[in-house]
Formats: sequence, structure tokens, C-alpha cells
Amino acid sequence: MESKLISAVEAIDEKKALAVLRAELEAGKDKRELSNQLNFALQRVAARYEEGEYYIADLIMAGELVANILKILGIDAGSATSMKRLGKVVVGTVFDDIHDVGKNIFISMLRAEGFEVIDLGTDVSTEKFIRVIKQERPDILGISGILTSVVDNIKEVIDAITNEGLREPLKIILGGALAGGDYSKYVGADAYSSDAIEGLNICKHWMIDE
Ligand code: B12
Repeated sequence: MESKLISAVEAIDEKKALAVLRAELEAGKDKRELSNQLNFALQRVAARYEEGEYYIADLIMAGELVANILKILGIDAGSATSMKRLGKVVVGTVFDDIHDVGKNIFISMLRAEGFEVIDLGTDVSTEKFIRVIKQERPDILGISGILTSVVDNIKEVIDAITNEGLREPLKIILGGALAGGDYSKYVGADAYSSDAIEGLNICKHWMIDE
């Protein structure tokens, strides 16, 4: 996939990225298509980091740039959906995992679409998940896990939620670069996505259609 927006975000060129974005929006380009391109650009930024070309600061800057663009896309999408409160979502990266670039993108997208989001940060313990779910009674819990080694940690969190009697009517969505969809059944979640946009659509479907 190639586009001016992808190139500008990949180069972490904010000025250019915002100019391209403005032009694309004026030309009537679909908001979803643009968000899709952002995802793709971020994967490229991550690849450059792995190749030693970018530093962690670059990743963070790219994450912030994408969050800014998403905010603009949210505003431009119009008032109705962004003003209406769609539902409450608690999101955190599970314990032993400190990756948060992807989680933060998912959160920005949720907020831009009108969800209320409580961000628990990274390395979140089972106890903290339970405490906040009891306090906040969210509609949806989003758990991020990037390392393949944290699958059983996620299972521990969801088992504890079930044992505390908090599993229903809570919807649980997992995300991150974990081993694929199959494990979502194993840990007892309702859905899994390795793509923040798809994850957002699943959450919207739960709140609007069910
Ligand atoms: C940046 C990075 C780091 C940074 C993290 C900084 C930060 N603040 O996040 C630092 C340097 C700290 C780091 C540390 C480590 N890392 Co690291 N890291 C990466 C790297 C290069 C990029 C990750 C990233 O940000 N990707 C970009 C985002 C946009 O993608 P994403 O996270 O997948 O998120 C998307 C989706 O998954 C989804 N999403 C994410 N969360 C959620 C949640 C929900 C609910 C939903 C619906 C969707 C969703 O939305 C996003 C957009 O679509 C990856 C390699 C790579 N190319 O991905 C390795 C990688 C993830 N790291 C890896 C490893 C091994 C480690 C370390 C163990 C290294 C070490 N030996 O110390 C430590 C672990 C520390 C820990 N305890 O967590 C491995 C994991 C291997 C594995 N299979 O488990 C990878 C794959 C590198 C590799 N090829 O080996 N890392």
C-alpha cells in the first residue's frame, strides 16, 4: 500500500502529514480509508525501529502524530457521533507487558467516535482491573497484549473477572500482536482484533446493534 499520507507519517513529517490530510479530506476521501493508512504507516515506523533506523522517541512521536490526525478525523466526521456518548470502555495493557503505542491508538479512535474511555496504562495487575471494573461498571473491557508470553496473564484477569461475578454483561475485547483469534476463546474473551479500526467497529456494533 502506498499513499502520500503513509509516506508523510512514516517519515514523521507532521507538517506534511497534516497538509496531505487536509487535502484528502477536502477531496472527500473516506475517513476509514485514511485511518487504515495510518495503521499501515505505524507498522512501517515500527519496522524501521526494529531495523535500528528509528529510536523509541520516533515511535512515540509517530504515535502522537497519528493520535492528532485521528482527533482531526473525529472532528471532521461531524458532531453527531462524536458528541453522543456511545458507551464506557476500560482499557489496559496486561501485567508484564509495557507496550502501549497500539493501545493508545485504539483509545484515540474510541474517543474520536464518542466512547468514554478510562485508560489504565500498562503492566496492569489483575487486582487493578477488578477494582476499576467494580468502580466504573464499564460496558466494554479492552485488554492489550503485545508479547506472546502474556496470554496466560490475560486468562488470569478474565478468570478473576468471572470469579468476582463481573463477567456479564461486560463485553471483553482483546487486541495486540498476540497469537491470533483462536486464543480469545481459550482466555474467555468475546472478541479479538490485531487492528484498532476493526476493534473499534466491534465495539460500536456491540453498543449500537445489541
Ligand atoms: C516499540 C517496541 C518496544 C518498546 C515499547 C514502547 C512502548 N511505549 O510501547 C520497548 C523498547 C519498551 C519494548 C520492549 C520490549 N519488547 Co518490544 N517491540 C516494540 C516494537 C518495535 C513495536 C511495537 C509497536 O508499537 N507497534 C506499533 C503498534 C501500532 O502496533 P501494535 O502494538 O500491534 O498495535 C496495533 C494493534 O495490535 C492494535 N491494538 C493494540 N492494542 C490493542 C488493544 C485492543 C483492545 C484492540 C482492539 C486493538 C489493539 O491496535 C494497534 C493499531 O492497529 C515491536 C515490533 C513490531 N514491529 O511490532 C517489538 C516487539 C513487540 N517487542 C518484543 C519484545 C520481545 C520486547 C522485550 C521483551 C525486549 C527485551 N528483550 O527486553 C521488551 C518487553 C518489555 C515488556 N515487559 O513489555 C517482541 C515480541 C515478541 C513476541 N512474540 O512476544 C517484538 C515483536 C519484537 C520482535 N520482533 O521480537 N518493545
